[in-house]
Amino acid sequence: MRCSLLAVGLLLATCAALGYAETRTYIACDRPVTCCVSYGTQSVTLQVQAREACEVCVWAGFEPTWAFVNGEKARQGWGRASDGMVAVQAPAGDALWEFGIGDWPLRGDGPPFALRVDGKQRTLLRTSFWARRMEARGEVKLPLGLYRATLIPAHPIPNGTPAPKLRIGGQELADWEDVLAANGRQGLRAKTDALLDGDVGVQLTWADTFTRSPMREILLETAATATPLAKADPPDFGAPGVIVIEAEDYKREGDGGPVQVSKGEHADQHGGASIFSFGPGKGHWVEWEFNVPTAGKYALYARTATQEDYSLRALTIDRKPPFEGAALLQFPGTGGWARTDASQWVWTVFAGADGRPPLELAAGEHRLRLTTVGDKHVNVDVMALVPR
Ligand SMILES: [Ca+2]
Repeated sequence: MRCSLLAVGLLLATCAALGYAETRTYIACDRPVTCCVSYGTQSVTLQVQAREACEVCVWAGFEPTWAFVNGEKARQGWGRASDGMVAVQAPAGDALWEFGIGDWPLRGDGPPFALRVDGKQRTLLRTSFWARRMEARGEVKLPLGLYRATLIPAHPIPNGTPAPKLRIGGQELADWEDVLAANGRQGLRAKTDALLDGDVGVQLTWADTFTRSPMREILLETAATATPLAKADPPDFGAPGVIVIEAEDYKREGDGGPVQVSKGEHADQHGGASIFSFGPGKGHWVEWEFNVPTAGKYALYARTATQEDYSLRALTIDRKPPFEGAALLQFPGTGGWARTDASQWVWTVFAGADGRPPLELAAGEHRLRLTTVGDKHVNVDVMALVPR
């Protein structure tokens, strides 16, 4: 039983746990009161609403060593009754009691702890403690990229402790796996990377009763830094050996969509068509196939349009990132979707220019996939592989 709301009109409320023959008294009072009880691993919270002062007994299952009433330490006004019951002297009106075993829990400001980015301390997070809740807050400035968050607790976390929640850059991370972190300590690593950019707010909340601060540090590791794609001159389609991949000739897609094929609804389309509605969605991908007649080195160009400030995609060829930085390609904003204005189509070059090495492709069939990272659309008209 996690929480029970009992309007105690009778003098005694008795609850029978399902499947057990024996019964247990959870709440008892000699006056009509309204109570709400919730049970933690080593603590019990009791809310009482009473018309007149009275004694309320609640089942705790342990002998408390500490108590708070309305957030203040309660050294009197409560006592241990028999059989795991605790008796409180409830005043007329509302009162919130908390009982627990072990040391007195933390309340108010706690010690700050470090946020490290790629091993380097970047800021200290301020901590605060309330009834069954810990919170830490801070801010950090980061370049656009994908980051992996790992929480490093200060002590081993007992089984049954609720999972912490990390809100970072507007994304909530609440799904964790146990890892041995880079600093050699046991940690909880988020199962999904966070896409972060610029001034990033960090808020860690942990719904439990803490007698000592549970956190040592938060580690952020760069999983991928964005590779900005610069505007480029169009490739020479007449050059020998150029391989053209029309966006509208995609072979398959997944995890979102469907993409829409525009046949004349956009301006100046190469091959008479293009695709739109590519993203958002959690990892929406589109895949193309192309044939390389002659093995060699190639530059890879794309013609895209987006009204967003930028739009991010991961590139793979034959299911692997073909070069460093391919995991987070940053297509530039082009001022619009190119529905009527052809100048909103912009050429960029991924490889084989701008200081990036060319692709080395074997002869034969290949698969090129673009996967959405984040939540921004991009329209794609055509891609081209140009021998280098
Ligand atoms: Ca096209």
